[in-house]
Amino acid sequence: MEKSEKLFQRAKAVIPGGVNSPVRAFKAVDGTPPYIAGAQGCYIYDVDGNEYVDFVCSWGPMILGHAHPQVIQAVQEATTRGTSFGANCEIEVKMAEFIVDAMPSIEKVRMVSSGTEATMSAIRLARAYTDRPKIVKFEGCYHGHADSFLSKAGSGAMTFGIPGTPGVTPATAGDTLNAQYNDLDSVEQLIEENKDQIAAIIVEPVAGNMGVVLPQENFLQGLRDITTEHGIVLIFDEVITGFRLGLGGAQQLFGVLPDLTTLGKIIGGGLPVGAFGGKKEIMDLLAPEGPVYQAGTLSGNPLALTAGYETLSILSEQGFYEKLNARAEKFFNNVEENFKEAGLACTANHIGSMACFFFTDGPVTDYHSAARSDTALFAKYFEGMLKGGIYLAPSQFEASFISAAHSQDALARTLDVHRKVLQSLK
Ligand code: KE4
Repeated sequence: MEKSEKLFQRAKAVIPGGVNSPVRAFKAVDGTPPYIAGAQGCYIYDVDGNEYVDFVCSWGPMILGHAHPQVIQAVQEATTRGTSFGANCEIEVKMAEFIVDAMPSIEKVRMVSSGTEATMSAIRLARAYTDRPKIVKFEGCYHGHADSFLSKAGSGAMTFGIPGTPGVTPATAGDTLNAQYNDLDSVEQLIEENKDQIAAIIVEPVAGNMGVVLPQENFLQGLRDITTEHGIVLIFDEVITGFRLGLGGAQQLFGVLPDLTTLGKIIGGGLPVGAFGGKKEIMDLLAPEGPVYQAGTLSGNPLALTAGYETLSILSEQGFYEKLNARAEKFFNNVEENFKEAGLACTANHIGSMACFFFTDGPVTDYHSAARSDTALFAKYFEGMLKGGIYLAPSQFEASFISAAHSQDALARTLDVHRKVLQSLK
């Protein structure tokens, strides 16, 4: 890891923490983060020539695997025509029509350049639509780093949020209420205590940022019923689940339609993209149609949308998700079986091609049960897997992903290393 170590030292001199996003610093695990020289299919390669089977997949976007030839070729071709115009392009219309057609609740959609921009804009829109100030999120869910979301549950009776990080004002944090995932009573209580104050409830329909936590029976439908009853905008943050769980995302899989949906990751095919969309009557409040201002220099960037549109076209091919999900399910079940054989506590939460193996007895249904995980043991496991050429998310509280490029050989190789590392942990 010599070259990575040298690069990390140089990086720390000129980039805060040496990284452009905190999770990459490997703070929750030990060792130096490998510097990636390139990637192909399900493999990534670091600057020291090490090869890894990649289960981070750039935190979700790379559902086809890295450097898919059709995507690369389309982007290369688009690049020859220029990279950004700050003007309308046909690919923006094609992308919007694709998303409207694929996502059951989306009638109109606007492109932005990150998931954070999508969720930040959706919240502003919901506040304008309802003329109410507060939002409800769920502890353990992550919606990007806009101030409204960096609020944590106040202690005890305080239902209003307090800043989750310096730099967020108490006034801003105070407009964010924190409920418990899979706990409709906690939502009802907040609504009771903040009558006619709540503009929106934003939820990851399958949580992917406290590890993977699935919605329990009636949780999502319950949120739909409560928000309809109280005139609250229901926002599904499908930045991870959108086009991951299927062409219609979690909302199609669970049959629950939100008022607004946020997207990102996969729709950019690895280039910077986000989107938010939903009911026409809400979306048409956005400038220049309506009074709610929102904008972006690179929104709808032709290269990013070319990568995303090419990716989505391949995802639409007959049988794509059936094949991916069947392979993923078999692999995840083998992983869980190996934990049992090794006699190690593990809760395997997975759906489609996303999973998390919590180092704790289950069930893991919310932030507090996820937080019981043995993160020290996870760090040892992570280190052993990395040494064995398996690249996992460097935190217990993230999702692992399988791509269409994860071959049976790569998965078999992963299970071999996994079994050996589990034995070393006993
Ligand atoms: P970005 O601004 O990072 O593109 O998206 C924010 C976001 C919004 N909503 C959900 C459900 C998300 O998962 C994310 C970002 N996810 C993290 C990984 N869990 C990004 C990784 C990172 O922060 O480096």
